[in-house]
Amino acid sequence: MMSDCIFCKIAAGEIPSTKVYEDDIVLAFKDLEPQAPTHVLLIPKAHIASAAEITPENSALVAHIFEVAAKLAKELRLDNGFRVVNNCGEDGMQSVQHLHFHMLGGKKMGWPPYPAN
Ligand code: DGP
Repeated sequence: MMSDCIFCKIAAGEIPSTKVYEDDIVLAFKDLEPQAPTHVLLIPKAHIASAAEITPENSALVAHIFEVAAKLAKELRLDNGFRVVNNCGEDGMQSVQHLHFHMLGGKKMGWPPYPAN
């Protein structure tokens, strides 16, 4: 655990969150600033700073996170589809430096999600 990491504190229960799924490896909770009718964050409990830090040693947890996303899609009734987003680094507009995947649904998304230039 990184003592100054907000998502480590959420994973440890030191900061409250609205949990929607939890196991030994992964926590899913509602985003504080929802960008869609359903907006959940999926995080590994272990501290990994970003998607740029994924290695052969820790990549299995990414597969697990996507298994959880598929399970949650059914529970959250996202039958019509959903979007999973990872913001990485400064250009990716990552604001919390603990790996997380946004799961968004409940409305038709726009594409592309950003201006081209
Ligand atoms: P990103 O920009 O990809 O790093 O997204 C960080 C997300 O985390 C952003 O949508 C807002 C959310 N967030 C930040 N702090 C908290 C918090 O304390 N609780 C919850 N539930 N969400 C948070």
